[in-house]
Amino acid sequence: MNRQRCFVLAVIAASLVGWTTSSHAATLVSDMWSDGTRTDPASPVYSEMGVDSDSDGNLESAWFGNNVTSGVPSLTVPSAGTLRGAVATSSVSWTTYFTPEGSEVNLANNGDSLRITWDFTPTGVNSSNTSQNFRIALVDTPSGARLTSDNAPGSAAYAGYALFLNVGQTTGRSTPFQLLERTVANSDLLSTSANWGNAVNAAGFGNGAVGYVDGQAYELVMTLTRNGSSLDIAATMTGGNINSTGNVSVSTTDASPSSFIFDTFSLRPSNASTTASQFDTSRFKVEFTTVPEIGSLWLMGLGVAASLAYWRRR
Ligand SMILES: [Ca+2]
Ligand SMILES: [Ca+2]
Ligand SMILES: [Ca+2]
Repeated sequence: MNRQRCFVLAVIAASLVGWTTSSHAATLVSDMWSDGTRTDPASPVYSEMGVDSDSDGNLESAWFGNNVTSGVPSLTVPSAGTLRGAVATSSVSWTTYFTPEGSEVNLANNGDSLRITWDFTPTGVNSSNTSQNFRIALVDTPSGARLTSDNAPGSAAYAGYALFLNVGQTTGRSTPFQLLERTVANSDLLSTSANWGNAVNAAGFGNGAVGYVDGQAYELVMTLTRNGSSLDIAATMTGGNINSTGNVSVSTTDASPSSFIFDTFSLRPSNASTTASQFDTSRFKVEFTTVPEIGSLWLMGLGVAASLAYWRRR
């Protein structure tokens, strides 16, 4: 092999290595409430979005909760390190916006991925029930519809996905871990189940299975990955002996996604008797991985061609 051919092959190999390693992973939020507060950064910033602006060691996003009983917030930080959600006889909503409005996570390019990690410990888990009364939304909230102070989110044209969970020590229905897509535009976020459709269920996790245990730490990971014009969606719950394995997963590929942009994570237990009386969160994390668009590959191709031409001239 002559010197020129060696050089060309080296350039092509280097370009390919450069391409495959040039995806960029960023942690937008990783909050453990080390500062003892849940309301910073306040509206209209909402999220530190990868920059620890207040130098407290956490990448924070503000959380909003409505009252658990009259005059008593459902969401508190009782001590540094814990975001506590209290549930009684009515529904409560706990919502955070992990980017400023207008700077949403945009899964614009093939392979772009959003990963949400929620680490929590329930207490006062009911023994068993037939409902899907613990609901989780990962959506885009349209401009102008964000909360600016403690409350439950209002009606708006949300777009994205939800998990409807049956929470009990033993599962009480055949579909205890269900992934859904927003199918109605302007309505409440999580209270009306008819706003969500295209249900996919966790295989192998049905009625009478091992559910959630008081005082046990669980981790929910949700990932959304762009796959051409589709979206690969996965959700996994790990912890304890859930499903007799310590692990439950659901995944699907949505060929007609309701959204490629996301800024909102929201939790909604309907009441304590069909979920749990308390949910302590130890960490909430949002990661965004971007890969270069096809245009970058063309530029790299041009670089290879230019190198070739240079060596031909010599
Ligand atoms: Ca804080
Ligand atoms: Ca911070
Ligand atoms: Ca938005």
